[in-house]
Amino acid sequence: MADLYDEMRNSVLEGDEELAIELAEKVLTEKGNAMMAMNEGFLNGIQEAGRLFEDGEYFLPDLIFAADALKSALRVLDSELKKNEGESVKSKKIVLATVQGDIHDIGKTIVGTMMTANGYEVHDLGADVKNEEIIRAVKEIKPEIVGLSALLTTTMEEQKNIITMLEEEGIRNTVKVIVGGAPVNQNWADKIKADGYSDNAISAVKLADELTA
Ligand code: B12
Repeated sequence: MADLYDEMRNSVLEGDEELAIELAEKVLTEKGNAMMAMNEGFLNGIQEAGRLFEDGEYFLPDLIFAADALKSALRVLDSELKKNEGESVKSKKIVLATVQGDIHDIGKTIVGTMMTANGYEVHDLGADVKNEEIIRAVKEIKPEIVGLSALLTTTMEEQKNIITMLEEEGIRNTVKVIVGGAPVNQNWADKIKADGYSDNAISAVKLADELTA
């Protein structure tokens, strides 16, 4: 199995979309564990690609190919990952978005997948979503939770701005705000008075459960 996970990691690292799809399909046909394939395999590839980019060994196109390969694998595994793990349907709503100015959508999409798998009704607004659009969605959909993803130190600020806008609109106490993304941490969440922070999709579900219990 370890070899297969390595192959998955390398398919993303090398931006080999065809191979990534083939390996993801293998998980389905051989009834493997889709979650493990993501966590132990494909996601390690994008993390390593990020490291190489930081070290100047990878350039933007390399990162784009790696992300495309990962997204293709994710698409193949999507329905398997979303399979309800047996718990009763919670029918709580969550609005998810990557904040404006930020096009990174992989982490947010995985959070959405895990929320769906655990019975949440997910309204994924996409990436680079205007603050106003998020406020409008909170008003219209009336979710229990709004989840804001930011991957850039510059766009983290939008998480704070959105919370301020919710306050100004008088709807801050109608919704729990959770934040995430690589540069975000608990300190930042506390500073901007978010209701919660999590550094991965599985604990994000636990966090949502706790906040809405
Ligand atoms: C893939 C990638 C890209 C892809 C994105 C493809 C896509 N569709 O998403 C592409 C190639 C397009 C890209 C572009 C850019 N990128 Co980029 N990218 C990455 C990379 C390598 C991986 C991100 C990723 O997908 N990780 C995998 C996912 C699963 O992890 P995640 O996003 O962290 O999500 C998990 C948790 O954080 C959490 N989570 C995430 N969101 C949320 C939300 C909530 C509510 C909760 C509770 C939890 C949660 O759960 C997720 C699942 O476990 C990172 C490196 C890194 N270390 O993060 C750089 C990185 C984020 N990028 C970076 C940069 C600089 C850029 C560019 C500006 C480059 C450029 N010069 O153009 C552009 C940005 C353009 C823009 N305006 O947004 C920098 C940011 C530096 C900084 N400190 O601001 C990084 C850190 C790379 C680096 N080390 O320099 N990038």
